[in-house]
Amino acid sequence: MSAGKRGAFFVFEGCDRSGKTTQSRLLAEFLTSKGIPTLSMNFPERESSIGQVINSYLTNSKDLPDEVIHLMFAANRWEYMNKIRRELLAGTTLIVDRYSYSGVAYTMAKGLDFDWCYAPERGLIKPDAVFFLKTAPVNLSSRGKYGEERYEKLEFQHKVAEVYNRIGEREFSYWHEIDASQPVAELHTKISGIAEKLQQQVEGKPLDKL
Ligand code: T5A
Ligand code: NA
Repeated sequence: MSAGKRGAFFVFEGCDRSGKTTQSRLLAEFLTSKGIPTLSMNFPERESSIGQVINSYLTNSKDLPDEVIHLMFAANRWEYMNKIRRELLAGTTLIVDRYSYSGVAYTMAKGLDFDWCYAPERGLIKPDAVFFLKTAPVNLSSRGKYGEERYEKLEFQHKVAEVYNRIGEREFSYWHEIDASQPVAELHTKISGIAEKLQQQVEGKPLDKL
């Protein structure tokens, strides 16, 4: 295969209700309007058999040990790795709502250590950029439908936010911290500006691994 034009791999991360879905949709619309083939995905991908177990865990109809659900979230990403690789190499830009950083942040918030949490994520395809929508969870709890799923409790979200901040402090070059308390349109302007620039830089750049 020629070292042709591959797609870019963009990920959104943040606490529950931080605006990831809204910004993913706007970014997909923006890139599509620029003529860039774009595909949106999200994790957990609740359609697969593993995804259905995750869904029953999140909606509180099923309990599982912390280690088991952690490995299921990771396995759910591995299930889609061939598809992700295929799409990126075919030139499609992927916009993915949550990825390995959610896996690490939500399980570390329960007290498990980084190395254990990160181990099953190793080898997954590395994003070109992570947009981390950052704000204090108290600013998010008033947003629509908060409190319905397992992790949507303020005390737990504080712990998740703390872990995300520590991940950010590792200063990954691809980690973009964005103040999520800004209006939707302002966030989109910032994110689309970064994405458009990166989109031009991934050409010829090989896929990397976590
Ligand atoms: N999880 C996930 C793990 O524990 N391990 C893992 O490995 C993975 C992948 C499900 C849960 O699973 C956990 C994390 C989660 O607890 P999910 O389905 O992605 O993950 O659930 P949420 O993160 O809660 O997704 P939501 O769709 O509910 O929230 P979003 O996408 O962050 O926010 P969005 O865009 O839907 O917006 C929420 C509300 O706020 C408004 C919107 O209109 C909407 O009402 N809003 C704003 N309001 C004011 N200002 C803004 N800038 C706004 N942007 C959006
Ligand atoms: Na949620």
